[in-house]
Parts: sequence; structure tokens; C-alpha cells
Amino acid sequence: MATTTHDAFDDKFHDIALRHERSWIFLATAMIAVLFLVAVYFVVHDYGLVAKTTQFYSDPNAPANLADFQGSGIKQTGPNSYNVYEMGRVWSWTPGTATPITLPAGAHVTFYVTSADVIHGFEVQGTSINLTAIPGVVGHISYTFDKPGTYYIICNEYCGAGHQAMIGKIVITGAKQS
Ligand SMILES: [Cu+2]
Repeated sequence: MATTTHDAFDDKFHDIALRHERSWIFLATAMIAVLFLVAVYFVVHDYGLVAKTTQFYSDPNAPANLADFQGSGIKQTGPNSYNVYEMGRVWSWTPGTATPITLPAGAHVTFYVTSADVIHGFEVQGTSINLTAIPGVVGHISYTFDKPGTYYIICNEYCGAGHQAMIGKIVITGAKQS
């Protein structure tokens, strides 16, 4: 049987191939490293994409009893900025379901979200607002409503027989406040 022999050409070719492979491996590893660092950066500096938790309570009913969550749940904090204290319960959003949340265009809103019973999902369609409403936990997320119109709050965590009807409304009126 003939055995393979290496001549000078083979060796040279092998060297070149090795060099190419090394640079491609380096390039691929560098790209993965860059993507990883970018992902970490985005998580740390969230850009409002990641909902934050304000506080945990040992009593799951505690947030539901906080003064902020009683009454209208809407508090003006600046010329056109608001805090909305949003409570999910089977199967409504307060405020939102019984009375729509009505705010002027350009309103910068921070939602403080909790649940009075089971886990709900607070999602405002057409926006980046999406966070879980958990009993005993108050999460918060901010959003600026630049476009007038009606935004629907839905529940995106299955929470029982009336889950699909757990809908609220945010009405952004055309008049821009300054
Ligand atoms: Cu729900």
C-alpha cells in the first residue's frame, strides 16, 4: 500500500490553511464576545426595556393596601409626568377597566404595578410596557405616550376564567400640555 507523502508544497499549503483558520476562529470568538458584552450592557443600562422591582413585601396583601393604590391611582408628579398605581385583580385593572386612564399627549408615565390576588401580566399594547403583576411585589416601568389614541391594557398571564376579559384602557388626548 502506498503511504501519503508530504512534500514542500503540502507543508506550505498546510501553514497557510492554519493561518486562515486561526484568523477565522479569532474573528468568530471576537464577534461572540462583542455580542455578549453588548447584551450585558443593555441589561445593566436597561434603556427602559427591563422592568424594575421597587419593593418586596413579606405580606402579599401589603401593596394592595398602600394608600397610593387607593383612590384614582393617578398622581401628577410634574408638568406632564404622572405616577400610575396599577392594581391587577381577577379580572380587572384598577385604574383602567372601570374608568379609563385619561392623560394628555406627551405624558411621561411611571407605572407602579402590583396584584391583589394571583399573578397577572400587565401589558399595554403598542408600547414596550410589559411587566408581571405579583402579589407582595411592586414593579415599575416608565413610558412616554407621544401619540394620542386609545391604548389597551391586557393581561398576558393566564389568571383564571375571566382572563381574556381583563382589559383596561388608556386614553391619550390630543391636546399637548407643556
Ligand atoms: Cu390577569
